[in-house]
Amino acid sequence: MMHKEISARYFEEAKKVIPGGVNSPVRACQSVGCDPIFVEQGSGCYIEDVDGNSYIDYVCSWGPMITGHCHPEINAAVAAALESGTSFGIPTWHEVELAQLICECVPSVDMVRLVNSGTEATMSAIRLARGYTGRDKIIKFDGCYHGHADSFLVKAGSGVATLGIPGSPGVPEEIVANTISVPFNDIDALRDVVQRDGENIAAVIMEPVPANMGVVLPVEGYLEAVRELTASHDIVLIFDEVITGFRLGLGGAQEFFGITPDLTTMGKIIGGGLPVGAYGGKREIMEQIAPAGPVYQAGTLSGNPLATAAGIAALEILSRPGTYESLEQKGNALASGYIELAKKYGIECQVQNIGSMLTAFFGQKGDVKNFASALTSNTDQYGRFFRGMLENGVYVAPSQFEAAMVSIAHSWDDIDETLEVAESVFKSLA
Ligand code: KE4
Repeated sequence: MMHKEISARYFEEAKKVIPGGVNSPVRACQSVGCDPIFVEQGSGCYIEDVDGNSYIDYVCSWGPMITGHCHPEINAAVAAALESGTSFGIPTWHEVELAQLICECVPSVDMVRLVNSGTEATMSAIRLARGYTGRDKIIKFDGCYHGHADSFLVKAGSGVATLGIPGSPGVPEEIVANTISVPFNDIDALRDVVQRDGENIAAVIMEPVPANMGVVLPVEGYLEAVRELTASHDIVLIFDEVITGFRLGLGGAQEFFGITPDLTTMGKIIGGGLPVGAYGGKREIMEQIAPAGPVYQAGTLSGNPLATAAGIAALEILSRPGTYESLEQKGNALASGYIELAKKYGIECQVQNIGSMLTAFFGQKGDVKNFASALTSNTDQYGRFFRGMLENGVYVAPSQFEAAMVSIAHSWDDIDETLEVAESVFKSLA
């Protein structure tokens, strides 16, 4: 049994001064039936908690740490940038370099604006789409999560789904009246709304591969149909690639599936662990953003020198040959290992992965294709899975409605060790 006295004490102190003791709800581990650990340090694919317990980390800061923790090249880049100063509020070359890298890597992005989080990126992209089209309504998909801006808190995934809250108090009805949410993987549902109301719809925003209801794969032809439908009604298609961007490849899901959205939102990986978000796309649309155009968006720390230095270093590491092939092999190995163990111990569990992001849906027999289906998962059993893995030194996502992430720092020995631990946990669940 691991000792967690210091984490427990820290959590009690934290709850006195921070709501729920955490700075983001999912970290509280409420849905998996335990208190959170407090991390002391990370190195590669490992994290160590304040009680000295070590874990193989599959949260990877919810995606950013695809390079592993404390990557020497990222730390060196930040240390070097630090010598010149932490923030100026005046243009620096690093932010141009990162913008150039993003434009080179992401097929649909001619221009990009850097911000400080995925939420800032998506809320800005929606405002831009509304300003560009002169329309007010947006369409999102049940179970997709695009950050916590008011317009998106309708049938959202991630922490909203994890906590089982319908949306959120404090979001005025007139705001969400402009947000329509339809089931993912159901082109007829989307077509019905677009044919009925298309001329009032500014944008469709989607995770091309949802990860915030757990990993759900688009069915054959679905993304193409969404692209066709939005293009035929002059609706701005926004791919929210905050998770899939630079996760599925340098070109993200849009390169993987060969679909060209009008705007793309990004975050996480492009900051190398420091706060960076971004939105970009067609020049014609992006030039509507102030000061080039009339759509306003701003940010004191946008393009911050330390964060852009970390992001540049991360993307350079990821650009090396074989990186994504190796990530995919390890993601597939972990997924197939879970599938074998579930079968061996008679546990109903549907494992879905794409590349290095995966979810084991407990209590599921077949494909999980949408939010309604994901919600029927056995979240209690997922909680037992999480706690069993944690007690044996593996840190997976503390929610059934999230994705586990493999980094380039996970070795084949780490994958093997993870599956050995998983065997003991699946056995205990049988
Ligand atoms: P941030 O504002 O948290 O940087 O990004 C919001 C966001 C936007 N779009 C997608 C597809 C996202 O997944 C996110 C945030 N992801 C969650 C994890 N699923 C962040 C973890 C958390 O909320 O603590």
